[in-house]
Amino acid sequence: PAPIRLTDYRPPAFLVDEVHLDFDLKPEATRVKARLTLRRNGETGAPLRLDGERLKTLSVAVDGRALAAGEFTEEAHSLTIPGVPDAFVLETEVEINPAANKALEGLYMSGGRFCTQCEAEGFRTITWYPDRPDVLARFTVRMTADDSWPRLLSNGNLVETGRGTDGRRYAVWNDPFPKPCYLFALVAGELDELADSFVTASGRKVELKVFVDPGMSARAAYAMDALKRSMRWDEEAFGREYDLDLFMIVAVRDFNFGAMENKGLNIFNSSLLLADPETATDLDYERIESVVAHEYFHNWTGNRITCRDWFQLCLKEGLTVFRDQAFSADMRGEAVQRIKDVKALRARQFAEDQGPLAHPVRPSSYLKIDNFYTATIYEKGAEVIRMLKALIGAQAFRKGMDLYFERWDGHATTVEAFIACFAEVSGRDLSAFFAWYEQAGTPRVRLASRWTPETGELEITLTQRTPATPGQADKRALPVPVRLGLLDAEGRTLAFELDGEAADETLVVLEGEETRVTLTGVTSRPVVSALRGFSAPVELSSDARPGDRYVQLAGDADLFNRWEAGQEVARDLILARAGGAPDEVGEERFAEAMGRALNDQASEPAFKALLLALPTESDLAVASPPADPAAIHAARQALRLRLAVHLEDTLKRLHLGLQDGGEFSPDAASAGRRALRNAALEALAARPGAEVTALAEGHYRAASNMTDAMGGLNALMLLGGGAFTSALEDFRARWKDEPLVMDKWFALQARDPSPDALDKVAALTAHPDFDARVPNRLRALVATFASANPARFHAEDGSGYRFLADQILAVDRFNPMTAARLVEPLGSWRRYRPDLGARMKAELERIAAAPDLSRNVVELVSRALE
Ligand code: B3K
Ligand code: ZN
Repeated sequence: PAPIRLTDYRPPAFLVDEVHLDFDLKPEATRVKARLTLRRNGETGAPLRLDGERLKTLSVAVDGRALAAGEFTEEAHSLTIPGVPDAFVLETEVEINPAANKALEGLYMSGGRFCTQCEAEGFRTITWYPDRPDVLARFTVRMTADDSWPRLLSNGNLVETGRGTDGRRYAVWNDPFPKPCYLFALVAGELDELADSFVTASGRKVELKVFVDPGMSARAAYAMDALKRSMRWDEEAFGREYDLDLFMIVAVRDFNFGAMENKGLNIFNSSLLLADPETATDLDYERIESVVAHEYFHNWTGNRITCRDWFQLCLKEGLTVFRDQAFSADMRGEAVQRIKDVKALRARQFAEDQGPLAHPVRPSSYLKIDNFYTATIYEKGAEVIRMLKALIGAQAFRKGMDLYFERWDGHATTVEAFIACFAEVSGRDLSAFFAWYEQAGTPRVRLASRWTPETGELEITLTQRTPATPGQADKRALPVPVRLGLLDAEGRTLAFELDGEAADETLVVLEGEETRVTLTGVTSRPVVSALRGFSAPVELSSDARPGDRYVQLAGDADLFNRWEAGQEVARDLILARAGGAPDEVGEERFAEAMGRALNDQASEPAFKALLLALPTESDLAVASPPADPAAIHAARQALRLRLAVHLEDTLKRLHLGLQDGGEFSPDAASAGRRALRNAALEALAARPGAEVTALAEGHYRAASNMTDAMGGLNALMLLGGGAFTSALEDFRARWKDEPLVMDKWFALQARDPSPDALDKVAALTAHPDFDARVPNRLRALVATFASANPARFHAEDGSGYRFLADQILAVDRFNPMTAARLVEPLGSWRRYRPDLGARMKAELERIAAAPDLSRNVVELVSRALE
């Protein structure tokens, strides 16, 4: 199939001003009548061409006149009508089958309810339409259903409800804001509601409703709270008020990804909405808060201003991630949030950038846009905006955002138009910066420093190079903001002068291949703390001496770099051991330093929990191509064991001392204490024995919330044996009727590094509670195994790869989008030991050779094999 290219963009030939949709909802045969008011936008005489898939066309009429079969052409993906006037009304009627829709795209059934997912191109499976984001129309939606579906919801304001002459219920909704069809949503079914309200800065009252499965409304309370905080925050941080009188969120179990920002009617995967202390972990609470914020923030960055075409996806996604990260930092503390965001960026985006799927933040071609909802577009897209803000300053950044909202409200626009706003308000030339959007790959930045004690001068030289990525051999130099400060040998902040001004910290911008700066007044030998707060998404290396990292770990004023120093020491120790050259002295020194950091009264528990977590096996694999997962696993275990032995007293004290009495609170400080306590238990579990098993069992049984229950279960899993088996049974007996909790039960077993884990995982696919048609369950078992259990996924005989390939082939038959998301762990075959890589590649080839693959899977598999 031919790819779609950015350079081929043409404005739409027709615009739609008004859409009236009329749904007669029946699970197996829903009728959709559409009335579109169309207006020519291009060349006179061009035919009207509409998108559609899997539609049974019942009638087509132009200006009230029914067309005969020969007056239009229907093909598999399009409907063409020649000779239409410049302005006219088109009426169509189609029949669709939501019950048979297991791709979960368009209109489908989840838990007996009707719901929709249209982004990116699902609307075309509902009705004939110009399904592209630059066609903005006002929607009126009418729906009729039997009494089994009492709540009838769509975007905007409720205009009318009642019963028709046939006694069935109907509702009519109108959305006054023109929108692209990917933001259309419809939900029908039996739902409980949690209601609240919000008064905007200008004094308008907005009704807020969260709809959930019957009996579950108490579990929506945290999401509601997060929503209200998001609404306030967007007013304060960006001057953005909500615009309708009603804002609704609906939770559904069957959903291909996290959530969707449909205008006025967000639809959420229930895993990112429902929470109470017994069933949700602190991580769940944290993600709910950030995703509720993310989808809400889309109302301005995505909905009021949308994308001209799907190549501009980062315009709404990168920007909205940037906004939700800033919100979370304000809610939960900047340093801890930043560390978590960077961990995720490295784990997903850096890995992507090194593999066959590397692409720019704004790609220039694709086969299936669904495959481009990637870490690069989301997370690196957010990093690019973070750098923009660092480069032009917070004030100019805010002015640029204001200008963007003012200029582009109500439009579908481009990344160029967005960046132009910042160039304009700051008076800067941002053309070199724009390369961050067009160039794939992670720049390698090198820092060299030379201190002259006699003059107190410190000369810093920064250089950069970006490795080639598929299809982009030659790379340009990018502007890289590098925030830096100095420490003395004791880890205290060391002041310096720059251009005659005294400073503790400065921002050096690496421009071109090389940039040199000289700091003066540096009175003692400095330790350079560079790329503070991870000021740019690059890989930094420097000529620092080995001891410098310990100075940073002990006292860097920048908490990100304090954490980073610990990670780097641990990484080097593990990789040295994996390479057959263990540094025992270094390992002892690291354990000592970790002990001091854990006993530091001044730092908060959440931060210590992050410090204590060693780099993951996947991170270590990315850092050591060609990776040997078995050696990495063993070496990491060895360092864990050393920490468990060396830090036994400290870890036990933390575990005992951080016990929470009293009532559960999901706030960041309480969550931080639980995180550290559970991390201490996990660290202790590196050394199996009756005592630690008893400790873990006690922890599990005493748990009064899901965070601690999972912490106990996790430790028991690492320890293995009968205690683990009986805890698993106990857990299942208690939670078998709670799908979201059972997802955790499956995921935990998928992460089990013990040698027979794959057999168990394979057996679990035949468990009565397993259903590959439910993406949450499939991801819990299969995706977790492939991405979070490297030791077993990379089994020497290739059985882990074979298992994943079988799953991809099976799922692709009914849910291509979700099948495609499973390809990535095989796609990185070039980064592994050649014998393993060959086995991974063979599985990709087996998939590629299978008949009737979806375009989604074809695109990813063939790029991985190129
Ligand atoms: N915009 C949606 C993602 C849609 C993914 C479609 N394959 C959720 C979000 O980013 O907020
Ligand atoms: Zn988004």
